[in-house]
Amino acid sequence: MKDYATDRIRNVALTGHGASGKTSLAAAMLFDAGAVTRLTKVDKGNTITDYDAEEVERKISINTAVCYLEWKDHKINLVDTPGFSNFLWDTRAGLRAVDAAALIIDSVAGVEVSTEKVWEMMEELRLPRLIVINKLDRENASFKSALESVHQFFGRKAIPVQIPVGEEKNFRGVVDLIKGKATLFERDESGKFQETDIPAEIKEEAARRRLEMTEMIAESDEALMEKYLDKGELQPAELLDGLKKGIASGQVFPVFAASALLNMGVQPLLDGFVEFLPSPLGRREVIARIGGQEGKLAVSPDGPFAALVFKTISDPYTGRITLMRVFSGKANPDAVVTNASKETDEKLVGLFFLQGKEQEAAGQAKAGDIVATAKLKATFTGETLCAKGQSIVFPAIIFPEPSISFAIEPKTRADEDRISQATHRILEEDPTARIERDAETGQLLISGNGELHVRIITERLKKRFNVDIELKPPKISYKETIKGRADVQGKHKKQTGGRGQFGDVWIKMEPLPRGGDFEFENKIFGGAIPRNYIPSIEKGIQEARKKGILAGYPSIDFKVILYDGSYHEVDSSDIAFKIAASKAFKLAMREAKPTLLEPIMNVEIYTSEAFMGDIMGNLNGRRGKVQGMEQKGNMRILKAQVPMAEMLDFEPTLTSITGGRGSFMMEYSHMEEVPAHLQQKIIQEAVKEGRVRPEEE
Ligand SMILES: Nc1nc2c(ncn2[C@@H]2O[C@H](COP(=O)(O)OP(=O)(O)OP(=O)(O)O)[C@@H](O)[C@H]2O)c(=O)[nH]1
Ligand SMILES: [Mg+2]
Repeated sequence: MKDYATDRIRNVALTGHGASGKTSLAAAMLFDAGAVTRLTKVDKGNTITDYDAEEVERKISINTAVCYLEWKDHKINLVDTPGFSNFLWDTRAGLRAVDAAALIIDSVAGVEVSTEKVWEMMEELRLPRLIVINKLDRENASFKSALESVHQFFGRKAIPVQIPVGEEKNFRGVVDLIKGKATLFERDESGKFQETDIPAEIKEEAARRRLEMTEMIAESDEALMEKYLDKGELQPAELLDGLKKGIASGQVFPVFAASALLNMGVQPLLDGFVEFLPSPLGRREVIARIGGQEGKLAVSPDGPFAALVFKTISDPYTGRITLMRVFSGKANPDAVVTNASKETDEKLVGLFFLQGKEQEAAGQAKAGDIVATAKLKATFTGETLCAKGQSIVFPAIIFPEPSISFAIEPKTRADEDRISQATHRILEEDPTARIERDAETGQLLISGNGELHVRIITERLKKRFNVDIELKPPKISYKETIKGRADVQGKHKKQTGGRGQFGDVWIKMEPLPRGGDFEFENKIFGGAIPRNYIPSIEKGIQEARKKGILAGYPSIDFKVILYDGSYHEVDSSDIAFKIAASKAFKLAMREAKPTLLEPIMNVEIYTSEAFMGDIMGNLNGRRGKVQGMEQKGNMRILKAQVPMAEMLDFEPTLTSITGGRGSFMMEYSHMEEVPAHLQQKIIQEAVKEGRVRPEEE
């Protein structure tokens, strides 16, 4: 491929709610630009950016994937992100690689829950963005109502620069409001088009929208406003210039119209990427820690090499692939660079551009571009590679904590043996997953960002690493705590022939507020217990609290005060005091009105008015507490707090209540006491699982 100067590169993320058409749009763009020879389809499982086996099977994007194309003497790197809530962590990472984003909206559904979540992410990063109202060929498609929904959520700065010609079965093309021309497409997916005058039936609408657009652009710039007031109009070149500035500064979000599936409106959108969106040089500088000092790094091809690793792909055949966005300088394919996050050197062995999973050799990694390399030894997602010997570190990528865990059981002994190696590889590419052994039950647990996420990790273990495991029902991370106080003695005394064991402690236990976790206070004075045994006593309690007395869950939010005890000159030892402390802990827990805590989730549900009654009734049955309701256009947003234990099967329920026209998202909020009548069941379950023995000491 031709070598493109930094200002001729555009890095654009495709973002939006699940199934809004991001991957289909990438497919059409690649085809129209001649980067591939056929128009690929999500439903056929042959797209460039949904190449993963799980993506092909489920027909959704799970991973952020990159591809590139050449358009009007520019290189466009597309970052196709997932829209499904379980995978938005990878979307967040992908956004770190780009200078702008195209937010895709389904013209039937309007703004949905992930649309708003990704908008928040883009706001945080202050990414310039444009909006694409897609699927205009669909039955019930409405540019107007989708635009209204956009206005409700994101305000009036979202301003059409196009309007569709026809809708649903009659969708034929788009009007360019700046040029005052229409582009009409063949409906045969070929992308062939004709430029015409604006069709008579939408001339009036086009004129009105053009006026709105002109006013919005003028509003974003004082000099333009003056000109506009003076002349009553702005020329195309002025509009274009104003638009570019307005987009870069987040004052304007131009709205486009398209059907990705039928390859209509896609080429004007590519023109828009090139003409309206900023090049990598647009942002001038990026935040970085340089030589240990917080500062800013100039975005320039002439500076020191510095690149952020935003994704790691763990391929069982080709090994580990590292994707990076270069912000400054350049590096050759055989360069030695420094991983400044880890302060270690890495030797590059080759550089390439990724077209989905296909690799094309790259002559250089240069400022503004997205490149990949393989076989790095110690570098992972979120770390910075820079010129050898330099210390440039970009802000880390923040990933969410997992919200759900499942116990897994290897099917055979061989699977058990393979699991740790495979786990290691899976975690390399998925920084939000966890595979750990439960301290109480010894069971292996997989944790992730939702049920689908966990199922996909399981499938990957199977398909890529030949590890066959069975997924048990999901687990709730219960905790134990106390509601009362206790004052107890824990004594450990043993006489076995020679030297005996002796430890004796008196402790008080009292509750701490939620979030207080654990405190230990030593109030021994006068030497009732020699000072050197105190750490063992604290350790004894720390270890014992990992396994509560009710159901074997970790105990939290309490304080232990050690205030008395006794010792024996010969028989006392660290271990004896540890055992005494552990006994004291158990006795105290029992006395101090122990209880169970459960995680409560913040839940947000997006749907229309019609389903609100049913949904609220359903949440009631799930012990949910409605926190509030908002109205945005036709959309209702319901916010509630619901125990995690009640949310495990919510997704299919919501789908069936709303016929698929509802979406939701949840995140951890806080711990709350489990109602008494439910505690017994959890305790019985724990006994059955072997977490606790019925009358355990
Ligand atoms: N009618 C119609 N269907 C479309 C259009 N664009 C995409 N689709 C269909 O919508 C479904 C989802 O398309 P994708 O391209 O996978 O959507 P996505 O936004 O990448 O979805 P995720 O990556 O899972 O978030 C597929 O069945 C597509 O064929 C369109 O313009 N018109
Ligand atoms: Mg997709």
